[in-house]
Amino acid sequence: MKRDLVFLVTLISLAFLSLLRSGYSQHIAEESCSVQILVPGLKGEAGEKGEKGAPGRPGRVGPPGEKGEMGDKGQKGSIGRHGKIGPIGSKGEKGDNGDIGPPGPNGDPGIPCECSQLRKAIGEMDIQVAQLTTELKFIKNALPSPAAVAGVRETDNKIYLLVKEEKRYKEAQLYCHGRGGTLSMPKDETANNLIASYINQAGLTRVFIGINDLEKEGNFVYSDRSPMQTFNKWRSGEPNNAYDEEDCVEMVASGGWNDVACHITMYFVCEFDKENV
Ligand SMILES: [Ca+2]
Ligand SMILES: [Ca+2]
Repeated sequence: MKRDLVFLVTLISLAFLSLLRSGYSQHIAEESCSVQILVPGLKGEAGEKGEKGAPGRPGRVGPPGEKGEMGDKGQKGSIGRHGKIGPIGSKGEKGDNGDIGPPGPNGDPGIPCECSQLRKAIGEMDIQVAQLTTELKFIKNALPSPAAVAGVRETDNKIYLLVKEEKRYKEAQLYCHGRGGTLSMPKDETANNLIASYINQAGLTRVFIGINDLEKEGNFVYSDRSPMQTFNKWRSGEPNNAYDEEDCVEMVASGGWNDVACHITMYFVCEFDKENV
């Protein structure tokens, strides 16, 4: 080992001398061939400790730390600003009526015209319309068929209907009831005369009217159960309750009354209140 070292040093020395003789710049190629001799020297002794260096650059940001315990509650902050106006709310319930206001001013005077004549004409037309309406309602509701009817008669508050269908007393009464009326009940001279006239004009001799003593013999009542008043038109010798079976009443063409059996059949006259037709 030591011999190798001596040999190496010798080589270095020879090379150095050769370099000095031939000049470094002119023999660079030769010198590169002899670089084999450029070997590091021995390691020297450790030097003295150097002075403290400048502080290094800041390190990288570390990972987030673990969550600490919750601190004490802070003090209440000051009142914040007013918020934005909210959406419109739903409609409220209707309030109570207010007090009645003062009366308004008088209107302008009307335009003079021949109004009284017009009003009179309108009033007459109103009456005619009311009458026609009444008659139309009656015709719609009460008349069974044109063939069964020989027209009607009327007073201020009654309508009389002659029905040319032969029926027993009770059936006749049911017929009139079914149309909102009753068998005719002559309770005064006027009504009796009207019915008599009606019968005569129809060429009839007798019809049932709404009088009977069905409930109590000899106690004649009208078909609405109202009792007989002082007015009556009994023919001479009537009522006689002939054969002990005459509990219903007919009117003959003269307008006189006669009690007859209820089971015989004949035409009859109904009456209706105008308020009800
Ligand atoms: Ca009788
Ligand atoms: Ca009789």
